[in-house]
Amino acid sequence: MRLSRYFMPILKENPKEAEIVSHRLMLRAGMIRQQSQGIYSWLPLGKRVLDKVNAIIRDEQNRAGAIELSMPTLQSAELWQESGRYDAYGKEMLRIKDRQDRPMLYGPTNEEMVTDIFRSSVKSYKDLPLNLYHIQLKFRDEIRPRFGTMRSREFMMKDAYSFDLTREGAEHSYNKMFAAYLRTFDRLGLRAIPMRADTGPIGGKLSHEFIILADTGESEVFCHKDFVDFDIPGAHTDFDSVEGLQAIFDKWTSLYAATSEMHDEAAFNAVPEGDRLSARGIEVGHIFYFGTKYSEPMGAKVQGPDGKEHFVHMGSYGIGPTRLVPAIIEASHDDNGIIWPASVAPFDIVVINMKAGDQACDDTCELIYAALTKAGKDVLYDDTDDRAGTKFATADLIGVPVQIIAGPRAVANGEVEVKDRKTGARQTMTIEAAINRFVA
Ligand code: P5A
Repeated sequence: MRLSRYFMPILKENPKEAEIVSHRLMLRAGMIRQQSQGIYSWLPLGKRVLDKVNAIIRDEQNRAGAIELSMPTLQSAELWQESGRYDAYGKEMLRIKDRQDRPMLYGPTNEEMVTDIFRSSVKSYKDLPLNLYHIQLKFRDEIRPRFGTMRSREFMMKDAYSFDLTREGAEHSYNKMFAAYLRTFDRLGLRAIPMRADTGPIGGKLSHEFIILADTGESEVFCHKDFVDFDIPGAHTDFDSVEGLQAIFDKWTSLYAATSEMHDEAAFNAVPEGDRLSARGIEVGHIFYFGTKYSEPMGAKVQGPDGKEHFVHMGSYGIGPTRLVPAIIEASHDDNGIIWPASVAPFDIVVINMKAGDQACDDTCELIYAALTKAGKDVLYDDTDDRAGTKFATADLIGVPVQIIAGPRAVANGEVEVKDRKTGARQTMTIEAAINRFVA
């Protein structure tokens, strides 16, 4: 991508409305724009990051055996009247009427709708277990939307829903998502700790929130500090192994970890004082087992091996991609801007032409840009006629992991500079060596 033809509206000044660093940096880097309170457009740079986050979420959902579909954002109120949540959900639900005066709503979550899909076609235990997910916009008319896309009214959610014949089966389905979440957040460059959590309007008794520790987090959390160094399940984890997944769950729930709603002061005080971590955190995922809470009132049942009908045991599993992007920035930035983990960086490499219009600089940059693009890298080429200082500041602000800098003096020697955004380390090398470093 040539910056001269891209759309990346950088802000020079710090936006006044932004209270936390991720919101400030997302606005300054031209990643998002607020359209009305708590409702955002994702501009091209932000969209690239969001897409990469979603690709990792999708990959790990698929690995764990979940199946992707797509459900609409607008739902009929009837479904919610069946489950009993239409009245219970309150003011957070945006209620709409269509031209026939039928009550509709902008979905805050999809338990009812997916249960309706399930009951219309699954009739036998032989079709279980089943886990269906989508990545879709949601709307919750939050009383206090704030911190940009961290807590917005319209936001994206990956929501998965599992169906099993028995409670034991449902626990295995829960453990699959539990392990998939540990892997997902790790691949996003984050350390998320599962904590016992309140189930709120989703319901059920068993639930874990996945929390990133951050000073700007909205929740108060309490846990054993060893969780920070626990091993993450590997890529070859067998998601069909009941014992294997139970062992992962048992290990990750063996020490104290709870959100403030579930906090037990006495149990926490039993943790040796030096091992206690009391901090603030950002909830990036939340998983629930709620048994037959929806299947019973909505009549979702299957025939079991005993020939009788059984209400299915369900769970639901949420991740917030539009919250994850600022959460990653909270965890990874410095005074100059964002530092993206390679897995979600909007571009792999930025090529900086320090003197656009200078034939040797232009030729060198074109050569590098073409070679790296051909090798399948996402490359941003800063071919604008801005001053070198402005270009360096922009590259640091948008956080691309590698900068290849071509200035007249180095280029005259057949060389460029390669800068690592995270460490700031710079290395001069031949043009060929710079290309080979990222092509190999
Ligand atoms: C689980 C999937 C649910 O809604 N139903 C379907 C269950 N859970 S939840 O905890 O309420 O939300 C899941 C995740 O969505 C993100 N999230 C938000 N992100 C941005 N702005 C918001 N206002 C917002 N509300 C929820 C969080 O990451 C949460 O863990």
